[in-house]
Amino acid sequence: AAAAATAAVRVNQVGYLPDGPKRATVVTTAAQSLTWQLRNASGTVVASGSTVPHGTDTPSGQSLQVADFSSYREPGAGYVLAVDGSSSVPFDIRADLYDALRSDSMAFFHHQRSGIAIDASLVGSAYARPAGHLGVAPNKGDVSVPCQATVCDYTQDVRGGWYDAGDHGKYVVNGGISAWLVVGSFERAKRAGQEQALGDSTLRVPERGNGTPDVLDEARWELDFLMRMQVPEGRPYAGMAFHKVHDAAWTGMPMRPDQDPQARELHRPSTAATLNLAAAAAQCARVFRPYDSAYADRCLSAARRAWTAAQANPALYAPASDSTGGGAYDDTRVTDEFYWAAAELYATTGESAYRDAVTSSPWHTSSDAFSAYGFGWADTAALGRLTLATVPNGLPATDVARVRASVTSAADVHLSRMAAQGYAVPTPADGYFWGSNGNIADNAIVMAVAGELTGDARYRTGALEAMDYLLGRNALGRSYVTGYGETSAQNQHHRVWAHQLDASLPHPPAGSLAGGANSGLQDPVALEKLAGCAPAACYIDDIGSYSTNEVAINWNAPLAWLAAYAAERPAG
Ligand code: 9MR
Repeated sequence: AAAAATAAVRVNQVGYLPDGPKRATVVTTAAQSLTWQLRNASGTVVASGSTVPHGTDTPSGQSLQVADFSSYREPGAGYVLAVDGSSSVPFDIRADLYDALRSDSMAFFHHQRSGIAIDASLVGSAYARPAGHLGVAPNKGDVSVPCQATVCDYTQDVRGGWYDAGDHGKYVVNGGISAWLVVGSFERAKRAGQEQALGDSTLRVPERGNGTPDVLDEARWELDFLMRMQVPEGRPYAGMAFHKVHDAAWTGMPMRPDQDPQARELHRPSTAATLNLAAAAAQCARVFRPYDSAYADRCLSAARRAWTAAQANPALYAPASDSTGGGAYDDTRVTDEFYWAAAELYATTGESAYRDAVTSSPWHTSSDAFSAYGFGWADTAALGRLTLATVPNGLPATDVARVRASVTSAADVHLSRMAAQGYAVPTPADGYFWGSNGNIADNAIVMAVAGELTGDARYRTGALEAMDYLLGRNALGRSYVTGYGETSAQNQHHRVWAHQLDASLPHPPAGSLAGGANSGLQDPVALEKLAGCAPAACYIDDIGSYSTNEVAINWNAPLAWLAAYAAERPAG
C-alpha cells in the first residue's frame, strides 16, 4: 500500500530557469534526509537525489528539508518534485519563464492609472473602467483640489499618476520610489544591452507606438503627477511637494475610482515628499534625455527646485496621525532622503554642489545604508548607493569602489541569511511586517545589482531564489502573484478587483503582488483568522486583510524590476 503523504513540497510554482538555481523546500517531520525524484510530465523520473535536513525554520516554525535539482536543465512543462509520497504542484523549466511576468507585473501600473480611462482594447473588458478623478461627478478631484486651509488656501491640479494600492490615495513618497524603480528597471536593462524587451510596443499601454520605450511612458504618467504635486512659484513653500492627495474619509468597498464621491484633500508639503520628487525627477532627466530632451529638461528643473526647497525647509514632517482617508506615510528622519536626492542629482548633472551634498552626508559612509530589512519609502539611503554604484559619476575611483563594495557586502548578508533558512528568504525572521514581499523583492534587487557589479553568479542565484519565495516556495506553499502558480493569491485588497465581494467584479489582473506575511496582524481579518501564526505564515488571501493582502505600487515595482531582470537571457 502506498504510504500516506507526510510531506509538503514547496516549489516556485511557475518553474525554474534552465540555467538557474532549482531548489524546493520540503515540510516534513522526518529527521533523516529523504529521497527526492523529479518527474517529467509523463511521470518518468528524470533526476533524483537526497534532501538536506534543515531542522526547524525560525520564521515559519516548520521542520524543513531542502531538495536541490539545479543540475537538471532540460526544458519542459509539467514537472513535479516528489518526496516521501508527496508531490509538488506541476511547474516548468524554460528559458522564457519570466517573459509573461515581465509585462504583466509592469502592466499593473497601467491598471492603477488615475485620470485616464482604462481601455478594453488594452486590458480586456473585465478590467476596463472609466477615468477616475478628473473632476467629473461624483468625483470631487483631482483637477482642482483644495489644499488644507491651515497652510494654504488655493487649489491645485493634481490629476493623473498611479493610485497607490487598493485605495485611491496618491502619495508622493511612495510614488517617487515606485517611479524610480520602474525607470531604474529600464536604466539597468540598458546597461545590460537588453532594453529592447522594455522598448516601444512591448507593453499594453496607450502610448505604445510613440517611439518612446513603453516602460518610460508608464513611468511618465506618474512623473507628471509628481511634478503636479510641486508647490508653484509665488506660493508659500514654493518648490516643495505636497505630501499626498486622497479622500477626506476612507471609502467603502468595492468602489470604482470614477464613482468615488468623497471630497479630495491635498495635504501640506513635506520634506520627505519633496526629496523623493527631487530624486525621481533627477533620474528622469538622466534616463529620458535620449528620448525626449524637453521632458528631461522639465524633470531636471523640477528636481533642482525641489532640492533647493527641501534645503530651505529641511524638517517639515508629515504627521503620523494623518491617516484618515489615506495612509500617513510619515517619516521624521529625512537625512537619507537628502542623500538619495543628492546622489541622483549628482549622477545626472555632475555638479559640485550635489557632489558635496553626497560626500558630506553621513549616509555616504554609514554602514547602515543597506538594511537587512530592505529599503523602502522611508529608508532611501540604499537607493543613493545603488545609483552611485551603477551610474558613471565623477566621484573618485576609490570612493566609487567603496560604494560598490557596500552593495556587495549588503548582498553577502542576504546570501548568508538565505543559506541559513529553509525557504531561503532574504529577510530576517523578524522582517515579516506590512509589505514584507516588497522588502524581500527590494533585497533581491540589491543582490541582482551586486551580480552586475561583480559578475559573481551567486548573486543572480540569490535574486532568483527570492523570486522562488514570492512564487510559492514559502511557508504557505502559495504564490503571492495573481495568475502565476497553481495556488496564487487572488483576493488582494482592492476597490475594483473585488471579486470576493461582488462576483461580477474581476480578481486582480495577472501579475499583481500581495503585500505578504505580516506578523503584526494589523487588520480585523488577520486578527481573527491568523492568531498565533508563525511570522512567515501570517498571511491570508482575503480581501479584508489589507495588512497582509493589499497590492501596492511600491511592491509591484520591485517585482517588475526583478521579472525584467530574470527574463533576460544572460550572454554566454
Ligand atoms: O506600505 C505601508 C506600510 O509600510 C505601513 O506600515 C502601512 C500603515 O501605515 O501603510 C502601508 O501603505 C498603505 C498606505 O498607507 C495606504 N495605501 C495602501 C498602502 C499599502 O497597504
